Amino acid sequence: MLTRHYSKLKGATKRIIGGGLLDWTKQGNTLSLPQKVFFEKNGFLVVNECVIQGRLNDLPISMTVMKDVSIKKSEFEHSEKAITKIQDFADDPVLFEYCKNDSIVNVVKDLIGGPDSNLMAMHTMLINKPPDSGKLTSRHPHHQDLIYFPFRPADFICCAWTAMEKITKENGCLEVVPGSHKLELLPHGYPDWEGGVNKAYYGIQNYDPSMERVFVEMNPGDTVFFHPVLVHGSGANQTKGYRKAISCHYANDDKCHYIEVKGTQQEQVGDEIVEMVRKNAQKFGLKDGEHVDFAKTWRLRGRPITGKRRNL
Ligand SMILES: O=C(O)CCC(=O)C(=O)O
Repeated sequence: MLTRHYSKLKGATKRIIGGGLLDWTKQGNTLSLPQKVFFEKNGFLVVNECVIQGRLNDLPISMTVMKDVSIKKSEFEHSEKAITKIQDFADDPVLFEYCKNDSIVNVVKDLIGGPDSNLMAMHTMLINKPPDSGKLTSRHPHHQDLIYFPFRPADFICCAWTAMEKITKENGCLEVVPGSHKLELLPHGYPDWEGGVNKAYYGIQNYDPSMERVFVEMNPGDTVFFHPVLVHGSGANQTKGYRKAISCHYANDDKCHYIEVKGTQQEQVGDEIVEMVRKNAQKFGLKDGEHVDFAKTWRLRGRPITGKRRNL
């Protein structure tokens, strides 16, 4: 378990950002100082048994459904075998309870804000990694989530990713590169995989697989919190079962604002996301011909969690 490393950490770092709001030299309201130091140094933190397991059962499914590239044209097209992700569940009251769960929100406040911060849930996902078809398309290429987000500063964004069952190296646990959240946003593109790549599964170009990696094996309810610049991905599901997780990206709405991505590598990602949202216009409440840009795709999906909606 990763928590066992906390006690080996010495001394808090002096990095104080956001007008002192993110002070890594002080313990949080929920997290201990060593836990905060671990996150600041490594870009991720596992909190065991963060969410009560019973609440993760029987979740309904009626959102944007993403399918595996190698399974969707097969006899299994309409089965759970093909589903890789159910996105944007913010308007589902049962699933959205996950994003509002105090055990998660209190940790997020310690990592990207303070007790009074206005937090937004920006991106919600139920991730179902089906058994690999043999083409290794169930892998998720190593990437940095910031590639998908036209808002900054990155230090005020954090993902909570909760295991819904036992997640191991065999069924494709998350793999993270400790400390990589201190890098820039690296060049991303679709990897040139023989078996094909799932839609919007961008990966870091020229990714060096020899980079030190931690395989984050988890039990149901364990939650990993990570920075949006952290390099991470996941391996193929080599088992016969499904590997399910639920996640939410939070942003501190007092500190974050939208940025212009024109002329950057995010422009192409933005165009693809705008296209996906246009295809689901009705679901997003868009009128015929209504203008959508990258920022608007997130404005439409973001929901306040604590306090008031402000910048996002
Ligand atoms: O759940 C996984 O395997 C990886 C998910 C992920 O990194 C993402 O959707 O950005």
